[in-house]
Amino acid sequence: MATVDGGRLVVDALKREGVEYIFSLSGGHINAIYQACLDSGIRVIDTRHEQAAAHMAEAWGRLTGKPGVCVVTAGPGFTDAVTGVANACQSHSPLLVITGRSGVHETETLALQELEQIDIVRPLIKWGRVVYQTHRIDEFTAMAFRHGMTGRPGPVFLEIPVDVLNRKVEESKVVRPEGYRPRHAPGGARQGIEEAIELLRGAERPCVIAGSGVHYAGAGRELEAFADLIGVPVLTAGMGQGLLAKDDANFIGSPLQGLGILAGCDVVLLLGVRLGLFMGQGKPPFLPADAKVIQVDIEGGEIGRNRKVDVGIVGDAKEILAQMIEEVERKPFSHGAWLESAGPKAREAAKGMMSAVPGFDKEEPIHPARLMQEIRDFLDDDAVVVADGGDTQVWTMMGLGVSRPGVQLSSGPFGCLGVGIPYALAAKLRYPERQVLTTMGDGSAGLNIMEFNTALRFDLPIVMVISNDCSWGMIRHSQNAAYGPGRLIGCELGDVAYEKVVEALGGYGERVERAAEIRPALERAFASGKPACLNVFTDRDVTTPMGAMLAQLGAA
Ligand SMILES: Cc1ncc(C[n+]2csc(CCOP(=O)(O)OP(=O)(O)O)c2C)c(N)n1
Ligand SMILES: [Mg+2]
Repeated sequence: MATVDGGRLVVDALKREGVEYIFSLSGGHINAIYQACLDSGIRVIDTRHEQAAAHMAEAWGRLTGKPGVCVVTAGPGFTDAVTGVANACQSHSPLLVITGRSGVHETETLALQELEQIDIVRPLIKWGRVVYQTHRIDEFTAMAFRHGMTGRPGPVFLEIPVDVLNRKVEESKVVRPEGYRPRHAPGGARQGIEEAIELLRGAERPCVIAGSGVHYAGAGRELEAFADLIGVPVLTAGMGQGLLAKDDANFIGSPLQGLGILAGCDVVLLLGVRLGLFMGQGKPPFLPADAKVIQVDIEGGEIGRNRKVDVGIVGDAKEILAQMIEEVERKPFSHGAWLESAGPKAREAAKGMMSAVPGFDKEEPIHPARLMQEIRDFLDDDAVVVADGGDTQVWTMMGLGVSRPGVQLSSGPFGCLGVGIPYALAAKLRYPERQVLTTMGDGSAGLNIMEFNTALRFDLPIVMVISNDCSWGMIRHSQNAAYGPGRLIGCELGDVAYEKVVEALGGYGERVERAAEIRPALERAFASGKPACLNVFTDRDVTTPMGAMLAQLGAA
């Protein structure tokens, strides 16, 4: 009589979904899953902290559009991963977390690592269950994929008690699901499409903002075709960055880079982009108060968040763009003249944003804007860029753009410091042939720096560039603005040789203090072929426009 254990059933379900890696840190409660991975060819990427495993899995999900899989052990393994789940929750990233648990039979016995785990993550997940029957593990894993991949993505969660996982059941009793999730996404209501196109036809200065929803819908080609067809300037945000190439005639930059053109527009088409912090909550200076708004989102609950919307369409961005293209083709129009008059100026303004900053040309201390420009000028067109840190992340968002879809990563609205190294590692795993660089505040660098050990063990030569202001800069600046220079507290970090930490772990490191040294140091870091850290000392007195905005809100 053929039998199978729970670990094998988890792995069978993962294999059916094409999973190649699990991101994890070991523990007795999940040994059965590891053993099944050994036999099945799924690779276990084990990190030095479960938070990093969750961030890596989340990044994998963002990069591939399919849930990244994080497997953690019971109790502290699980709680360590919660920050990663929360980050995925706020960014709606595809993520499956599988956690071990103490056995059902030992409930309330003060067993090792016993904890009511699912209650802790319930507010953070799209769907989650405890699996109590071994023969249904495959079925529950399939359910997790269905909930994670249908509609708007988000984290899903399975908790498998160790006795359920380790038990062997007869193969003939196992539930093996088939055809358990849809293969097609929903289009938009016909009338909404017509109303949207009428608004765009009547516009004088329309703009499109394309966000993560367009990335997850895989609608880059449709976006390009639609923008080209109606001659409209396009800004890209979140995981939508890179959907149009830098030299595409319709492409302007990110919303932050394109505030100038947005200020003058009369109709805005929002495609899979939420009106949160990074969109100024849909208000000026991001969207003009009197602009008409068309909002397309896979999640109805996003439509009308923070401002009045004139046309709201619920559905998948790829389907809806195809419908919009059809509608325009029936009765064509173009705003090419507006694009030609406003586009080049807006593009130049976006490009020159960094060099226009006072202090940009100084050799020492290096201005963070200069650092970003040097990185941008150095990187290949298909490089992956990750941003982490406070002010450092904002400078990165202002100064660095990507030219490929789905390869610019930052924490998102959760504002979670420490994602940079795990995100970069996942990106290098996904794109081994490309340059992968993460910018990083010095404070943020400290949070997951041990993952350079993971980088070494799995031969993932990422490059981390620290903009080192020897402090938790964004908070120091906001304290200074709100309470005055005599009231700074809890923000100083001192001069730390992070490059030596990375060297000690087996990587490559350099300290950089002059602007002219940045490019040669980048060349050496990438040429080393090792995971590398450039510890670049930057001007600690400059702050970003976003930092100043947050200081005013008291929200940094
Ligand atoms: C995990 C986490 N802890 C604390 C904060 C609050 N916070 C926001 S910005 C910031 C300072 C970041 O310092 P650093 O990484 O050095 O970047 P810098 O602002 O100096 O460029 C802090 C502590 C946060 N966003 N995330
Ligand atoms: Mg700092």
